[in-house]
Amino acid sequence: MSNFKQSAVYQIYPKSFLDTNGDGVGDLPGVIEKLDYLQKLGVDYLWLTPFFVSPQNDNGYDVADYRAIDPRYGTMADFEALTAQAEQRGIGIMLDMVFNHTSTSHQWFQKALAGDPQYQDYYIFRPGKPDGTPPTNWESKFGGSAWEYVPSLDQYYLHLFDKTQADLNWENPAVRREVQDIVRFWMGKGVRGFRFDVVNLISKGEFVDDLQGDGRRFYTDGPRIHEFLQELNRESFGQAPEIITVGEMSSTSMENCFRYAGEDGKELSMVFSFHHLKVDFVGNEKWVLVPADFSKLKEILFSWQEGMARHGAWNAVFWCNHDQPRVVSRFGDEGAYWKQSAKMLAGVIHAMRGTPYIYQGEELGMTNAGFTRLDQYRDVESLNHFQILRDKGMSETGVYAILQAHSRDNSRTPMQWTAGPNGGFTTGEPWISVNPNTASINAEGQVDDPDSIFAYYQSLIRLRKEYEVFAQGDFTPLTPEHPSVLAYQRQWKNTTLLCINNFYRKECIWNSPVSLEGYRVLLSNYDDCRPSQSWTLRPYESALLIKE
Ligand code: TEU
Ligand code: CA
Repeated sequence: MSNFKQSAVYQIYPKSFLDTNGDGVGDLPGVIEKLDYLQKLGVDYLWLTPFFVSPQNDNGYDVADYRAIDPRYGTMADFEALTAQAEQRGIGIMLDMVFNHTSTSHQWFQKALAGDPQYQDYYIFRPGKPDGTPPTNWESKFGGSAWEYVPSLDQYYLHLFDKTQADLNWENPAVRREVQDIVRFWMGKGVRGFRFDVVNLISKGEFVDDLQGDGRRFYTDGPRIHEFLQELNRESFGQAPEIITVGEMSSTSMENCFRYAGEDGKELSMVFSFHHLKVDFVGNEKWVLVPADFSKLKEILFSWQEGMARHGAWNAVFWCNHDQPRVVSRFGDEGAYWKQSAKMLAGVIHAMRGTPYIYQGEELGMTNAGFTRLDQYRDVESLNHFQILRDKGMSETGVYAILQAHSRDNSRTPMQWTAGPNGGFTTGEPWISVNPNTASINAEGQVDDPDSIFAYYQSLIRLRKEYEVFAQGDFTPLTPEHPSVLAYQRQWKNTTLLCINNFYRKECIWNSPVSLEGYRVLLSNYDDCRPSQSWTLRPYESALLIKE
């Protein structure tokens, strides 16, 4: 594995990656079977979303045993084989650790419910208000109150997500020691990286009502978050410098990210922030249908790139993950310009200052699910919001249109390996429907095609290793005011890299603010890319130009 600034991380949602025993659920042997494919792509780390013992109410983000593999995914021997065979290919395994909450099936919570005060202090139990309502007006991210009442205890417990995901009490040193032990356990298994799920929510601050209309969340980037992360770093992964870490930072601020991902290495290697993936929301509300705001997208991407660079902090750069719609459907084109737009979107991310993350199927241009019936959906957040929107009086047609755009299931349909039955994902009944367009969008049809989206990702991953400017260069926006072009410059020693992208289906003119004298085309999504000072960019045209 090269240093993480020249590396690419590939995210695997095991449940939807490859099923090898015909039960319709992806598994760890399936990941092992596809290591050659991943090595061919050229990725350096595999981030696997949780496959620990779980009742699967939130597809594994409700962990019931942090040290055991859920049998539906395989065995510890399978995991050890995966780690060893990945290492042989120079690929490191990154685990996804969910430490903001546990499943209510976890033995800790079961002991708390049974009245054990030691374990009740592992969680956040509070009496209701005198009028019998929950302790605060906080809402779960999956809808409804963030508090669940336990009659036998006459107390509520906090759950920022599903009610089967009880928030841990990080103020309790015993909880923090348990978490350190779990990380050290997996370090002992040869794990090379950790992704920490919604880790900026673990410091809760005071339990008071949200300020009316303020929407501010007391528990985001809370008062002791940096102290907790520095302690976890010191007591576990910080003892092994080769281990990389990334924090999922929900609704965070750049100022906090300067510390979360600072070069001092006291906290994490890098962070995921999500502000750029809310430009098709209304404020923080995602269950709406509005066009993506391109100028806001550029403003956010550029300000984060420049800000983090100025503070020597490191980004994870990405469009896709298991919670986001497929980017080619969201910001690109599923029709005539499907391939050009998928390649353009890849170029925007991979030439940036940060470690690029590729979500399974993104390298093939996989698209949103296109579900038309409620019984096709599996995601707890989507199913809850179907009911919430219907209860608000929205028509079924209207709700389906919103789910089709924003449901997390869009990224959870099975990997499309072949044009054959179930896309080669399973010989059984898949746990979620395979997109019928596997007939034309699949790995088999792309891995040996030099003009494929897969080949474009291979090139981008390789270029990051070949040219230091990708990892080391600074970041300067170009023509930020342009209505349809996203362009920026990277500079490192005597090398300058330009990344120019027409974000739309319409051709446009781009007048370069810098002389293009001496530049050559490093990569483009059009064969006959002809840069010029006043450049007519074709639909979704993207080019990386370099001058050394
Ligand atoms: O996601 C955090 C989170 O806020 C997600 O709910 C996501 O941002 C939201 O659904 C987008 O609308 C993490 C995991 O990635 C997610 O899969 C889990 O459901 C969640 O935490 C709880 O563990
Ligand atoms: Ca299986």
